[in-house]
Amino acid sequence: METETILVAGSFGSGKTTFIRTLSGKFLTAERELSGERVSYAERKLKQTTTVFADIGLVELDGKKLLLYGAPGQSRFDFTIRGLASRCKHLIFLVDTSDEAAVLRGRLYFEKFIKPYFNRFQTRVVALNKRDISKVTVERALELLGHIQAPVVETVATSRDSCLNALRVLLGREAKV
Ligand SMILES: Nc1nc2c(ncn2[C@@H]2O[C@H](COP(=O)(O)OP(=O)(O)OP(=O)(O)O)[C@@H](O)[C@H]2O)c(=O)[nH]1
Ligand SMILES: [Mg+2]
Repeated sequence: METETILVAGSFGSGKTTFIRTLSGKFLTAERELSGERVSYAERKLKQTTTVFADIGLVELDGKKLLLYGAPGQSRFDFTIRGLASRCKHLIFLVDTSDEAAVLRGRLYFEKFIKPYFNRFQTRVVALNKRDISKVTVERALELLGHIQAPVVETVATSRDSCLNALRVLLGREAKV
């Protein structure tokens, strides 16, 4: 069976681990308690655990094996993005759309970490995540995010159907917003 590699990237707490865990039959993570002096107050306030190095998940979809790599969102692990970007063929860029500030954090993350590698990916999708608790319309979220040359989907990372839809759009099927 063919295996496709997919990088799931996005700013701190955007939902990468949740997205991969929801989809995967087999799932490995390196989550740790947020600790140490290099963790900012803002990061610690948002949540207690975070991904260090990467999440790895495996899902079978429409006769293909998909290997998902979740990048860590915390700023001190920036160097891993480069390695993961070079080994993945496809990109899912997850944006926390729960409020406007979260979308802007997504934009900064994109410009700093994704833009330099963006053209290397064969296919790309922007997933507007946390739509179940979002106070921002799709139009407003896209305006805040700035133009990104990729199809856009809405996701709720805890819902398997919504994650599967994102994968299908990425691989060239199914509806976008
Ligand atoms: N309501 C809601 N909560 C979500 C959704 N996706 C993720 N979350 C929650 O958001 C928080 C962060 O999710 P994670 O999956 O840990 O985010 P992450 O991107 O892996 O975070 P880092 O690895 O630390 O960068 C968790 O409490 C999740 O349960 C969503 O679509 N809807
Ligand atoms: Mg994570």
